[in-house]
Amino acid sequence: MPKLTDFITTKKSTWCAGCGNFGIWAAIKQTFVELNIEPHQAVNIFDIGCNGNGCNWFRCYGFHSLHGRVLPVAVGIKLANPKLKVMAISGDGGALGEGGNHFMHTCRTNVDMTYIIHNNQLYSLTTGQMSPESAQGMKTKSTPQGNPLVQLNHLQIAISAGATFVARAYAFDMQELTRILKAAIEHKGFSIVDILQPCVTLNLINTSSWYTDHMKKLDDTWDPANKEKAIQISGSWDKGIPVGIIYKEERPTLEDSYSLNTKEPLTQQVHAYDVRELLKEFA
Ligand SMILES: Cc1ncc(C[n+]2csc(CCOP(=O)(O)OP(=O)(O)O)c2C)c(N)n1
Ligand code: SF4
Repeated sequence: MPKLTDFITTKKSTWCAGCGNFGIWAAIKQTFVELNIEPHQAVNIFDIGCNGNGCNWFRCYGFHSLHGRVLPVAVGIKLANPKLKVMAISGDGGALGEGGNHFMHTCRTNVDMTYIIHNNQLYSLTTGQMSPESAQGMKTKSTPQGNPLVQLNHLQIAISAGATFVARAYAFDMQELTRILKAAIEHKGFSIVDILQPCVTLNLINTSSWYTDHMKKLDDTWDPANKEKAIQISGSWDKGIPVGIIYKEERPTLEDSYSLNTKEPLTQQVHAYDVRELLKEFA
């Protein structure tokens, strides 16, 4: 049985005191422990950004990718070794700006892995430029007169594009966040958990108290199988940001389509293909 301390490295965190990233980091560790996932059974693929620096203090297999490019790396790892629990982790900037195209198309694949978005409505590592999640009118470092663009509604896009598990959680509600992460990892297919994350240094609008005032928890009467209603509700921001498991459906995964779960993983197939012959054509 793994322990929380199995998932930490000797590196010290560089996140600002009070950052929502701490809540997400703690909840992922707690989730692995509760699901009995050992460090060698999991791989976290991190994006570039404040969130991505967590790669250095999270102990399991990991890959610090390029900005906006976590998903293709994660899909490749999952297809090469479907036995691993694969988690792609990104900020809203990387996930929906640079990585917007990957986001849409990975939803279509229904590959069996989890995508965690640290959604702080800003590009924080580069000191607070607007991201696709910044609300229209928001004053940021790159939009001092107010953001002229409408906010991207990525959960509506995800459901429409074919994601089979779409949820939203809050970084400082550990219990609920862990419950949702567990359900996302246990879901067979592409699961997205959008996590509202206070950036205490740069985002002085969407603060903890702002979230508390604006979030609306989905109650037991909510039916996550109702696609039409899920698309409708996930468009809500100011009038009650829905928090909980918004949408869920069962559909064959990408691995099922290629019968990968019934074969030996590619990573275990010794000399399946001698890549040196191929490389000779390019060298
Ligand atoms: C292709 C590319 N564009 C821009 C950058 C510069 N850059 C590095 S981190 C970052 C902001 C990251 O914001 P986000 O993904 O929201 O993560 P956060 O820092 O908020 O956690 C930017 C713009 C980059 N490294 N690569
Ligand atoms: S700048 Fe914001 S997102 Fe980055 S570590 Fe500090 S509080 Fe967290």
